Amino acid sequence: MKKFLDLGYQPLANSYLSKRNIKKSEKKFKLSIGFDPKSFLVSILNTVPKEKMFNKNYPYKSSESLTMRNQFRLLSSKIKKNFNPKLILEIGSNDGAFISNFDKNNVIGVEPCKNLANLTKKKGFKIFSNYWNTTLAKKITKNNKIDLIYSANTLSHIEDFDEIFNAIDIALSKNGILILEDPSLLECIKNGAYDQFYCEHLYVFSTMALEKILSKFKLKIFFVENIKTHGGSNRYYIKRNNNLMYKIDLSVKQNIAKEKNFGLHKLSTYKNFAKKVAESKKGLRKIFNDLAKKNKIIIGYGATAKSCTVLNYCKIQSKLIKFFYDTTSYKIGKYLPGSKIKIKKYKKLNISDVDYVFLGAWNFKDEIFKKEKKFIKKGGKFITHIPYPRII
Ligand code: JHZ
Repeated sequence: MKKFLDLGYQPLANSYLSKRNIKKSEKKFKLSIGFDPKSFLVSILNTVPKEKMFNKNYPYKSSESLTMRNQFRLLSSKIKKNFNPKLILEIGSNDGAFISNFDKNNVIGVEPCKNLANLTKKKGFKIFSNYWNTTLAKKITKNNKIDLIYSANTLSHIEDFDEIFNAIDIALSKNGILILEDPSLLECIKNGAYDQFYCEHLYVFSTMALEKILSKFKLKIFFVENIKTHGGSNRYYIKRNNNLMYKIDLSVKQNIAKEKNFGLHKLSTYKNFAKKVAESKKGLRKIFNDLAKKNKIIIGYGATAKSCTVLNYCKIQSKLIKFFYDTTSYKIGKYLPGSKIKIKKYKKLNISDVDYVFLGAWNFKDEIFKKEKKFIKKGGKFITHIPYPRII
């Protein structure tokens, strides 16, 4: 692994604090990112034990956003239409945003975060509250193999590919389909979205890198869909090598060509990205400092895991952002890790209370701008660092 980016010491992104002044100082880890020229894999270089991140207190709920609910609904109808699976398994089912689009008898969820698993269990779904591994795969699929396995924003969170894919091999039926969805490395690098890197995101994948990983497990990508979620993601449709039911679509070649044209196979691309990230930090700090000098009131919108990286890397604290609005009940009343900025229950933006709003959830810009039409009409402004620091 060749290190190309250093984002400093960072707290755990989803460990929101219940008090601003905690007695013990927060545990931090070194967030640096590397590229492996052989496997084309981009990953963080120091990992945190999974139990520290994914446990009964996990705050993030997929169904908090209308965009995500709509995406899952659309995907579910596509799945029913194109594959008509008898049995579906979701790895990392979160609060059930995807599986709730299916009949309770046809779908199984795996979710290690107990608080989220319980929410979905209460709705009557079959959920296993465990980490995905071979033991669990054997237990779940003793009598019935799975026709379709789906996993969104989960593969990038799991360190051990052998364990994940050996378990998938156990669970998936002979002609079964695997659909994986994760942020696109191309979009991340193109958009200067360095905040896609935090403790939970061990990897940000390119099609090239994923193809190499899958080949070890006799799996093949046969279709790639570029989707807008989470700042630009790829949805990979995958089959076993010996499954002749699906031809390899042109989109696989095209995506790899796009990535190569951009230089995702070269270390120099990542070194240039690191330079841009350093400039982005300077630019964002300048915007905040200039506005603070003019006594402008700045708040944040969407206390995301990504914000943790930005705020701590750019050293933006409560002197510069008064508080964050967020809709997630678990986050409300708490403080963002590291920067210790308070999170308040979301209220529609009002120009008489706020001048500028930092878009923590920049990936939901369209949804947020629609919601805050009135604020924008009255001259309210947003600050973002994507694709470069600017005021909108
Ligand atoms: P959002 C999480 O990252 C963590 P985060 C995780 N590691 C991952 O991979 C991705 O999700 C998928 C709030 N919000 O989706 C809700 C509003 O308040 O960008 C959320 O707290 N109002 C699993 O945290 C946050 O913003 C709104 O109108 O970076 C969005 O978080 C909207 C739209 C959202 O993921």
